Amino acid sequence: MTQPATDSHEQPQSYPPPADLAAGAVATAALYEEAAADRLAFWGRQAAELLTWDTAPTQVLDWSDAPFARWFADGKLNAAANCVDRHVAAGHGDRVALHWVGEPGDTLTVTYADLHEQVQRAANALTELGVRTGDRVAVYLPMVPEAVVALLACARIGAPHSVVFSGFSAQALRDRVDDAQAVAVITADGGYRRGEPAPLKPAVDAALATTGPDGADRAPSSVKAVLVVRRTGGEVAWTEGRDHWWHEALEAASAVHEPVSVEAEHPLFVLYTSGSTGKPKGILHTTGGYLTQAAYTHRNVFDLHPETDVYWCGADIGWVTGHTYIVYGPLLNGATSVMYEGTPNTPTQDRWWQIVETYGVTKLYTAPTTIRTFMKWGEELVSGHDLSTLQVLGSVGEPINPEAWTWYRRVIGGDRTPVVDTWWQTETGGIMISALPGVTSLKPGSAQVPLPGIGVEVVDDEGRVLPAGHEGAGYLVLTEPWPGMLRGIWGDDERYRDTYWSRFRDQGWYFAGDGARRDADGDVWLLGRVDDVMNVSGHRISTTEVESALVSHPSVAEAAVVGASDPTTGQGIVAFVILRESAHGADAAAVGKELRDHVAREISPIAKPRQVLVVTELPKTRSGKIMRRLLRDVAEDRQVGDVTTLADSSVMASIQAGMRSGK
Ligand code: 6R9
Repeated sequence: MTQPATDSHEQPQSYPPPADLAAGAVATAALYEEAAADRLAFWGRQAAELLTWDTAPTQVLDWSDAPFARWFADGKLNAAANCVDRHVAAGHGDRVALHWVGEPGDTLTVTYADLHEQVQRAANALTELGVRTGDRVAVYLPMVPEAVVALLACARIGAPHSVVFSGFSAQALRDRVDDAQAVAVITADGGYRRGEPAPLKPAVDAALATTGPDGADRAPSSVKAVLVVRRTGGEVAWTEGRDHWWHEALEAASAVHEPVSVEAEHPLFVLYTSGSTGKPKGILHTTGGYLTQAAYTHRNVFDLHPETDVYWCGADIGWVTGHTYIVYGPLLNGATSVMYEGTPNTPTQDRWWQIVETYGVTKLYTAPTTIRTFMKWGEELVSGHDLSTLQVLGSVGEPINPEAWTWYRRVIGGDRTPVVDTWWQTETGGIMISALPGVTSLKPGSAQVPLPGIGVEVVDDEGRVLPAGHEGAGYLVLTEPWPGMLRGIWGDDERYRDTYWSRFRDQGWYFAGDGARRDADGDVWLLGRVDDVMNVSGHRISTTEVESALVSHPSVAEAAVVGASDPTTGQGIVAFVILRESAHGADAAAVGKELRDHVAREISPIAKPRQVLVVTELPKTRSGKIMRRLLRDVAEDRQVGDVTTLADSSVMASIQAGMRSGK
């Protein structure tokens, strides 16, 4: 057991790496020195050593058309061949790639050789259906092994995938299919959630229908083919000529497929994420740079030893964490992973710990909201299980509070394991700020230091770098291009420049949208979003998106939404709504429920407001901008801040009065 060092306060301040882990760690302090000496040469070496190229790149970075980067641009490779074929060719075909666990208790062991065959068949099946290199394919699947196969099959033929989280609504799927002009959708009849089969195919049918939800005609979608994985065995409606069973298509397809060698800058995927305006942004990632960063970060941050580790990332494939740390990072590194279909409390609240014990999980990666949920359920659920195989624990998605950090280490990690808090974004492709478990002394609550090869600063409004120990908060910026960086927003170069590169244009820095500060040791502390993006259980949801869903309801005239701090989910969504005349006098509780359900239907259950407050007016500035800051004060039950810029300063008093009377 590692004893934490303490300073004059009684709080432990720093946890040095366990000696045995440090002794055998893949990353040492030399990595920082190498990257500092010649950053581009460092990335060139990572790309050469971690990936297998059909044509080795001679260039590292071309930044001449900034902010549109080209990494390893004259190199050629295939992502699926890197994730699968080369491990089989190296004699590791029998190694388990996935220990898959279904929610009802069924399991499946998928070796690299199995994956190889499945991916080749799926690549041929997609080709048969007319999907060509460069076409986009939407993937709308639960956490089944076919999801991994589907992504790799797309990559194998050079067709960028666009995964849409299976919890999203038909409308959200349609919006994303339309934006990316996807030619095919890979989905399932359903999946298991909370002990029940949940249908999925009906949402695809609704998304692609030529009649919209309002009954009006709409244009046919770009989708020509739908591949359906059979998971629950439930009844599905079938559109002849368009719909195909996955198992039949794969069975009929040849098991041999030559991977398409693409240029390093060929698009690998588009993944939609919430921006500060309503329309989701299609974040574009390309092949060579993204894969380099995925492999590099997964290997070094999790101290990955592919022969002995059993790695488990508890995210969903619908989020970037699933892309980089369930699919690409682990498979590039030839790792053995656990993949779990369902919810952590099905059938019992110790399901995760049963899985860790059964498979001897050594590295675990999850989100603070999940950790806080486990804290709420109590340590007794954990104590009955042997978790002694665990060596490194990771956290991602939002700031992890020191209480959750120390609980994670003590209860799950047996007071033994490092906990690495990893900061990154859909846009960054891979981890940017994190400790290295065999090198860094850990500080609970801080993401700490940029990884070797990454440039980070905390700056003020004018772009002045805030020194270590500076009292106030600043903005997190990324000062150097990095291999896994987004290459743009699908179809919207202007928005790409505006969102990330205009704020600190003079300095040429990337604006991450996160507040941060640097403590006296220079360690970075993340302070949450500075824009109108909420973070609920590690999911990015824009206030505008929820507001538009609310005003789409016939009872709502106007809506304002804020993220209020929440002990479990990080932030909870609180909605303030003004009702239309026609709905006046309706029962507030019934209206609240109706609107919460409406948002769940329109966007997703994850966007459901925690609370809906009916108000008669909203606080606005004279220019008509809603002052969410004041609503946040109300939602978090604080003294309301400065109201001098309000057009009508009495508004806040009436909202608070309404809140107190429970209306
Ligand atoms: C990977 C992922 C990105 C936003 C990001 C920030 C927050 C993620 C964090 C963190 C503090 C961490 N975030 N990791 N904040 N500490 N370790 O979550 O991507 O869904 O795009 O969200 O999440 O606010 O800007 P994404």
